[in-house]
Amino acid sequence: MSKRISIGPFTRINGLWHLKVEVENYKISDAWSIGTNFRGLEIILMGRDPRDAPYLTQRICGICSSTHALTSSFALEKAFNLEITPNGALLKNLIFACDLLQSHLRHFYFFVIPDYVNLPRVNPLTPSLVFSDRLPQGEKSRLLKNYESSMEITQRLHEMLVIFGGKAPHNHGILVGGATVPPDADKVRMFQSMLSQVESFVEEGLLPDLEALSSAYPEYYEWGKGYENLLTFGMFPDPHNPGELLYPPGIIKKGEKGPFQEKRVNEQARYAFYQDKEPLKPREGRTTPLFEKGQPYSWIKAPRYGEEVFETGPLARQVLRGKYKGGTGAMDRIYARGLECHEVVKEMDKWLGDLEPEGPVFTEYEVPARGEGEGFLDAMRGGLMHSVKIRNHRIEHYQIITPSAWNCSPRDNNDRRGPLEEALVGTPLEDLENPVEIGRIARSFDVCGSCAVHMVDLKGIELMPGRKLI
Ligand code: NFE
Repeated sequence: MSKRISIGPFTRINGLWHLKVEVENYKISDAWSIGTNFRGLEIILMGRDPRDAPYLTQRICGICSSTHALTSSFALEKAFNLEITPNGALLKNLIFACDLLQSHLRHFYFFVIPDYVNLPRVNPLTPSLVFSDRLPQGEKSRLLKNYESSMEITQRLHEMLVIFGGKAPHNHGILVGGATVPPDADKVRMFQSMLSQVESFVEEGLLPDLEALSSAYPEYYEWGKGYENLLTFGMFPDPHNPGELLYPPGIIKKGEKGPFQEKRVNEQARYAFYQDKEPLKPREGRTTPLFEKGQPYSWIKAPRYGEEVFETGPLARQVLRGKYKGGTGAMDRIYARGLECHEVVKEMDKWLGDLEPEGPVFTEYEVPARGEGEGFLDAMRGGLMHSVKIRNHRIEHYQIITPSAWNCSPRDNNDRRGPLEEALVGTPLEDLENPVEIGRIARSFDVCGSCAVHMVDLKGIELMPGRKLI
């Protein structure tokens, strides 16, 4: 018996995204990840002052905006040959870290938990899928209390971000050349007191909730594995060693660690709505939409590492650094994301102590007539790349490859599925009317349809003649 299940728009993710799966005898036999937006920020940037890029690219997304400011400024500082001050780098990392934590916590409590724990049947949590609760009543009560508290804590993280970033989302604190707000003692104290609230929540709320969830659903360590290839560009520029990253880049191929080589990154578009189908490296990349019927089925391109398919995210960062020793299933992704919260809170405390209240936060410069630079840095969801080329003091070329483009990519030019598509194949479904397993595996990637793509098509798109996806 075979059945096709189409979920769109897919809820409890960031942005818009659709998923379609084929089921044979209660097992997923195939999957299609479908980006339904056209982003086109690259086109908007053409001919602009390069210093605007960190502001404009933040508008790609509301949940991870600061990561675009950070990576854009990182690429431009390379293009300008500019070294920033330790204070500038520390402040940028602190702003981004606040955003990373709010994003990870919102993902766990608002997106993941409703897939495993029956929440009170009230709006906006209804209608919901039907499944039986596995968590003992005591743990469920604590988790539901923390679900509510996480709203306050994530708001607090945005308030912290505002101390040094001016506003959230889409901060004004990260610039090409450093940061804007000097870290005076009042600001540092205010930040520190809020950070200690976040730290208590992570230790007394998130970590026990994570333990409870993961031990109640052990099969999700086996399900949702996919290719088992992990990739990280590295995270947090080292404030005291310009050019180095505090969390290093690297790859893990079926358990074997190896170096990350920027030159291997390319994007393929046989199955995406773009004109240039052949693999292109970031500096040659083009964003020329071409909506056509036939093979293409997504507005997300397929980023690849050479010819190979890699997923990216907190799991790659934690495994590469020896902080997590588990596997590559759906629960491993969720667990590693939680562990990263704990680690990042501790890092932030150290960075605050490293700030020099009187030290400069910004480095003066002139915008050069020509220059090129690539910023490879991990965002919360994994490797993010911004590539810029400057001619006559203006942006001549800009390309962005986001983590969700890696994870939610469609098939590539060799017909290989994207990581999320592959991770779904083989998953058993118990109840075809309530296929909870699909959401649990897909959401473990922390999908963002805004970042990944490039117009909403309200009429629906055709995968092939006669096969509508929406
Ligand atoms: Ni819109 Fe983002 C992150 C970026 S995409 S959430 O993290 O870049 O995956």
